[in-house]
Amino acid sequence: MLKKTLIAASAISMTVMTLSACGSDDSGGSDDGKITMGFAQVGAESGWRTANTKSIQETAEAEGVELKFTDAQGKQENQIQAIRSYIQQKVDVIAFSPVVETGFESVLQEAKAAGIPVILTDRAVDVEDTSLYETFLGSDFVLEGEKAGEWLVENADDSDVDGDGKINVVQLEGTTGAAPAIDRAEGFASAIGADPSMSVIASQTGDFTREGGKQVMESFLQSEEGIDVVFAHNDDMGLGAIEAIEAAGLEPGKDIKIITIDAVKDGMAALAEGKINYIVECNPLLGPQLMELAKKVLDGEEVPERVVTEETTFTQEQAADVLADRQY
Ligand code: GYE
Repeated sequence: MLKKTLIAASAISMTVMTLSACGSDDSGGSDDGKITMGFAQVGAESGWRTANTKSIQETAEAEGVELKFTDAQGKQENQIQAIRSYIQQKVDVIAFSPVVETGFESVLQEAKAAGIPVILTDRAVDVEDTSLYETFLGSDFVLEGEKAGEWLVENADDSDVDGDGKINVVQLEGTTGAAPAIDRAEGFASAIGADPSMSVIASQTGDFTREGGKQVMESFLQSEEGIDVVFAHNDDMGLGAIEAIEAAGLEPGKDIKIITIDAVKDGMAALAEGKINYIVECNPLLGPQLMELAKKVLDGEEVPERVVTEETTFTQEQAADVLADRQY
């Protein structure tokens, strides 16, 4: 009996000690002058993501920001868990690229209640209360989809590969529920809406991965007649589609036109080689702007609610010109 009481008492004092250690200022607070950032990344699904992670890690190192980094492996629950652990660790600022748009409200409220500012990078969340985050840094995905669709409308004559007067597009969507998948589909549909000969005859998620793009394209090649064009929401899925098209004995870029988004090095190489027809750029090098925004937020400076990254587009000729200097 006595022994039990002693154990219980020491357990209590340990808990108290742990709690008070957590409450002290040296557990990640800003008193040491160094910023501690918790970053909850989506995963490592694509070339874009790898370049994005590298940019954030390298900039943090160069700027003296202590970075706590987690990879959610494409799972929202992992990302929420990581954010909760950053709140417990009392980091100075939390940044993350939401796997999907919805379902983050309560964890964002927890961060707000703990007084920890949150910066969204790359992807948006769908919340009513926008005071749950300081700013959102990333691309305009609707615009990216529009640029892809506008190119197709401008190149309609060349894109009716089977010459039947109809341009049949199959779409390889990004991760279901993710902002870039929703917005790119919307932008593309509105741009091709200008040309009644065009329609998206099939659309399915390839989860932003090369393997996903390959598998979905294999099944489209079996189930769909007269595919003229593939619109892939990222380069990796387009590269997977190229494998499927070649395996079916067709020539990518000629027998079936391919439009993608990102402009990572592998995508640009395929574009220069003629296997992809057009790429809309999406810039993954968000590290410098993210660290700058974090410093401003922590210094109490005003930051814009939305920071849009500037991007361009590439034809096959333009890709050939810049390929050698492409860093990622
Ligand atoms: O286009 C894709 C990645 O959120 C913009 O996610 C990002 C997208 C990017 O997996 O390659």
